[in-house]
Amino acid sequence: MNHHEAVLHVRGEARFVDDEPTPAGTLHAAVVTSPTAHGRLLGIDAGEAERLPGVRAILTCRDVPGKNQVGTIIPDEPLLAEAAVHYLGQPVALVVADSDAQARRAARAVHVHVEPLPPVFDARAAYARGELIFPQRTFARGDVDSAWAACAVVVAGRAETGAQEHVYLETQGAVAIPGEGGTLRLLSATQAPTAVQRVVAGVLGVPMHRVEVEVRRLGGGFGGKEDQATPWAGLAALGAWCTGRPVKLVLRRQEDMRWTGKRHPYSSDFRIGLDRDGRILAYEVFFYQNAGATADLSPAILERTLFHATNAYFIPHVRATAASCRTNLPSNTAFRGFGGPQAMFVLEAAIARAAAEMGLEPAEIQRRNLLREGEEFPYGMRMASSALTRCWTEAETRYDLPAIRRRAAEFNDAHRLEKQGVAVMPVCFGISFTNTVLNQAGALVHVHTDGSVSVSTGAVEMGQGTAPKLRQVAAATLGIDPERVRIDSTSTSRVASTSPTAASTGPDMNGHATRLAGEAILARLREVAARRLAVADAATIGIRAGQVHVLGRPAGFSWAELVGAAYAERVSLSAHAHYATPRIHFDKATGRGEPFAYHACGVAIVEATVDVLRGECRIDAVRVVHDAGHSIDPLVDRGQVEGGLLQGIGWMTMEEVLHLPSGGVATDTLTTYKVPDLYAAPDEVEVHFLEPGGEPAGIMGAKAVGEPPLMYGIGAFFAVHAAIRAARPGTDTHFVAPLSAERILAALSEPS
Ligand code: MTE
Ligand code: LUZ
Ligand code: MOS
Repeated sequence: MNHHEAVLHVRGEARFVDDEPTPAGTLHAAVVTSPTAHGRLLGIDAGEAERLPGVRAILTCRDVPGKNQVGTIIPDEPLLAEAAVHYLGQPVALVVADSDAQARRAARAVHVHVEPLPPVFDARAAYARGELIFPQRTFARGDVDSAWAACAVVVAGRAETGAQEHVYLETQGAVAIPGEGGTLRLLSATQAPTAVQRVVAGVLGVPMHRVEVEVRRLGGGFGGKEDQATPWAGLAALGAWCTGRPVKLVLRRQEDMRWTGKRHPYSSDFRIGLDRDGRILAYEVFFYQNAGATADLSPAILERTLFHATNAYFIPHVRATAASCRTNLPSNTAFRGFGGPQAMFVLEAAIARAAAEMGLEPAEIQRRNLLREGEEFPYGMRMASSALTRCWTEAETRYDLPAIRRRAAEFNDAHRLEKQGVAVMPVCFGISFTNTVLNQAGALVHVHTDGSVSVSTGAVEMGQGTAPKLRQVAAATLGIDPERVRIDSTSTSRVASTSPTAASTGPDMNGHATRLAGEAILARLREVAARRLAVADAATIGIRAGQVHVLGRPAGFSWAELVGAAYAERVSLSAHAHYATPRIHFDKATGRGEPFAYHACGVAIVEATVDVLRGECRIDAVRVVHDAGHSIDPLVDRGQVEGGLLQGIGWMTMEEVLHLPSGGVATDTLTTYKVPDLYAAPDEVEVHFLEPGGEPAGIMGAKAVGEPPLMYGIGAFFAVHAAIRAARPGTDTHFVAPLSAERILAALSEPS
């Protein structure tokens, strides 16, 4: 293994926001939050706190010089509470003090007076009260209402998935450093530097060019820092602005777990209709999304839920409706898969129920309805290739699915207190931001006079390995060794107007921008080489392995010499390039378009064992065939598949966010919130990458891999579900995730 930053990480030398040496005189901030889930804010009593040692400022919404607003899609989220509080943990005031300990002590001494109002925590209850973040949306195709009559089997039910805590290793944080002339530099642990820049400029009431946001790397984001890094950066900026001193604000783990949003819990009603052969004719689903207190990214997440309501299947008649319900919880937010996993879970539940009704294996129904090349998604886009069906066939044969089933059946015959189950999970995930505007990126490439190269893009490295991929792209474009290329930090002053590193688009969009910038420099260098080597046609010149080639033959002229010659001729060795994903479009009014550059897909076979007495489950093996196209970095991609998969297994089987009656998070530590560790990981994880077949893909023929593998984890739920049914034939388990030991025991003890 050769991780691009292994040496830095292993030695603890890789710097995160909290590790950056701060300037002398840096102050520390602590946040005062609402003690109540819902109420009128009557007053903030800071008298006692102000007199504590080291306290420099106690700031409220009245101290915000610009707009007290951090909401990006819908402006419904104040930086600091004004007249009302909407969730327990909502920022109400900011204490700035000489030390972290002094700031936190003073924050505890600030008294927030709230007149409580009745809170609502459940999405369906909020819906019943008309508490919607925005009007509900429907995606439809065909004629569902008349399709039911033609179905041989129609089943209906309810499916629920829970919240998921991101557990990025680095908690939220920022350092704000005031500069001369009313400028501000921010180090922020964000996936979205431009969003932080825009919001901070708004909060301070200054033009964006006065705010620079820099990100070296994140200790994980997983979507949790796509929008929700912004308020903490905004608070640090406010503290710095009001005191004129650098201010650092880094959340502790427990604060982070209490105050920040999670994956949206969904509660959904489904109805599915099939013909006698198991072909799905009609599917209707209503998603209740628990948005929490503000919009945050909920509108975009809800939209992706609708796009992925039919996942990897062709269904002629579909109606999917989704409502974003306002509750008094911290606003839920992006999490790997972005509403897609919630949608896919419901359809798998519907298929499992239909299979039970028809006496079929769920995999039979899955296989018969898999999207084939040329078939249409409900939103009008066509499946561009046979990659998905090839993944299915490859998984079935390579891993010998019939033999896996046989082994499980034999095991079940031989064991009474342990039962095994097998599930297959196909995934088809659209690659691009569903909001077309966001599908643009920039890159700035400098070739230095010694031949070394710096690349800046909008991409944020958060462990997903996009930096080493961009390095490969730059090196391949210029024809030099990757060792010569360094990926710089992400800075709004070097590359502006960037989209968040999200939607799995980091390598594609920033890679294409890097390629374009590299090609612009290369074109100039070819002209220089043509002059030096007296070659008439610059197009015959190429660079390979750091050597200039003419018509494919080495010309005895090295990269470094060429760069030196270009400098001597006063030819620019730098370029900025912009990339906009071509062709994509989506008409929100008709619900039709081509919203994605392509789809990433794959199939997982999951095996699980259930302990019938204890209700414990083990995910024994997961065998995946995944389409990563022409992978730029197969090791990184394998890591993404394995990591995403385990995160999905955790969401489905063990991670559970529980709340106190007050609305506070009960599972606010890593001892009460259980994430999968090595022991919970399957003993066997096999990942095979599909042989590329020339279908549409991203940069250098590779396909995005960041999010899709998480959804293989859904197969864990249904493998356990199958094991429960093996223990208690006829049991109709509730489709409620996570499938904890308690829920498994409850299912096993239900009368069949
Ligand atoms: N992998 C690691 N190690 N850490 C992360 O934070 N985030 C995931 C995925 N893989 C993440 C990760 C999410 S939610 C996304 S959208 C993509 O990486 C983002 O990176 P990319 O678009 O550059 O692939
Ligand atoms: N963010 C976003 C995303 O704003 N739009 C998207 O479509 C998306 N998809 C996945 C993850 N983040
Ligand atoms: Mo990922 S949820 O797009 O940050």
